Amino acid sequence: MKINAQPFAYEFDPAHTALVLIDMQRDFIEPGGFGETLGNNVSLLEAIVPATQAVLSAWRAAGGLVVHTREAHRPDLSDCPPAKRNRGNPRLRIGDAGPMGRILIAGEPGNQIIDALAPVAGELVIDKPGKGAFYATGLHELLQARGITHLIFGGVTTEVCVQTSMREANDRGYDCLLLEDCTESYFPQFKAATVDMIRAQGAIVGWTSTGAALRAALAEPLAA
Ligand code: C5J
Repeated sequence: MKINAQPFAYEFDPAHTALVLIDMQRDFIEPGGFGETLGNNVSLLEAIVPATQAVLSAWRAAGGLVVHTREAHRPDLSDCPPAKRNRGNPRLRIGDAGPMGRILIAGEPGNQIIDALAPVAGELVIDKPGKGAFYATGLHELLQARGITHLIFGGVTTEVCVQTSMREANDRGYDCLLLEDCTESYFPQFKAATVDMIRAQGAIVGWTSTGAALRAALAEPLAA
């Protein structure tokens, strides 16, 4: 299957491709979560939910593997080094009690994937303590066991956990595509720069396209 993409068409076989949705969790997307405590405008991130939901539905209908990640730490914070916990000057830090439970702690309400994109049976849900989805998670082995060679990315935030995960994936040999309308940043200029740098130099990290282009290809696989 082939879809229009930049810097040139992206070819993939859905049977060997996973849709990876990075950190679409309440802490980042919903008012009152960790993202907002950092002073961010979460409505920017909420705006990608309909496009992401449409891609997720189409991908599920095509029978493709779905991977959801959550940025999540153990309750004792043994996987959250001071170099991460002490950054910035937020009202609340990782592990503190917030309006949606303890911030970025596995199992807390704010750490759940938003209802609109909730995982279903058979989908992988990866709790990751770092920015990249491959660091300390076993994700590479899970994908290898399923014969996955290509990854299509959406999620938040574009320049932090999405970009880090794409670079990690590319270093491990995956051909990666980023869906521009299914990813967002609290800083629009950072999203734009990330999209540009991913596809620069002949797709040095990966390709970029849109959810609509992916859905069109999935609807007409023989014509693509
Ligand atoms: C951040 C993320 N930005 N998922 N996390 O802290 O991008």
